[in-house]
Amino acid sequence: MKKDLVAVAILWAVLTLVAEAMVLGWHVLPINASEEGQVVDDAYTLLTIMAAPVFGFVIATLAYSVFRFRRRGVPDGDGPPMMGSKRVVLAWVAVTSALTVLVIIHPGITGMLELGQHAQAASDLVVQTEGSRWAWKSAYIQHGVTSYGEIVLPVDRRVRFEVTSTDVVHSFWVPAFRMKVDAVPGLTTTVYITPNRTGSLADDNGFRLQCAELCGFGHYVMGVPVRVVEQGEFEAWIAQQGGR
Ligand SMILES: [Cu+2]
Repeated sequence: MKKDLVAVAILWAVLTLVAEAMVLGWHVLPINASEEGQVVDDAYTLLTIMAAPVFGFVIATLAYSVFRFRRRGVPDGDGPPMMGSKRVVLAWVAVTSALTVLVIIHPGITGMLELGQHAQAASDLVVQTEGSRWAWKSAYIQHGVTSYGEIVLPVDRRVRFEVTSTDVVHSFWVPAFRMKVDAVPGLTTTVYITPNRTGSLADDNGFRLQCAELCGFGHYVMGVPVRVVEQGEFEAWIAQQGGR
């Protein structure tokens, strides 16, 4: 029995090391272009780092047991009954509960608070975005500009998106900014985004406002390109659109 425990422990350690190396070495996340998105990415990375040893433990125990305790030459029928160990069960419940409470606090509550601080700070730009089957309309109310074809944003400025819908529930989602909010008829929802790098749909597929709530036949075409530019270029675009 002791030999089995040692073998499982070694297998667990190896699997955990491999999994952690994959988590830290592979950049699986798509491009991030906002401060708020960094909070989301950090949470994802931390959760994956924490999940690796748990996953490694389950796989090590399962795989070892399947091979080591498989039935050998026994006639058909059930094997001998096995009783669980109270200590193992208690330890498992205690450890996994502690991990759960930990992630609720951090990055759960701490991340929400951090994003909440963004919501309280003053925003530099207000964009009223309205979804309707199957297009997005964005009004730059401070500048007197309405845009259907694309959304242009200045880099390093806090943007408050006031989102609504004219017909059914849509969802405001720019993959490169990570943040997502429902667009609900008769309601205005808000989402704060601070783009922190310039880019456009030509650079990365994440630079687009995409409806993320199945809203009918044209749902898949309900997207507009998003372009993050320097402040000067933004002002030029506003002027070009006839704004002030
Ligand atoms: Cu949709």
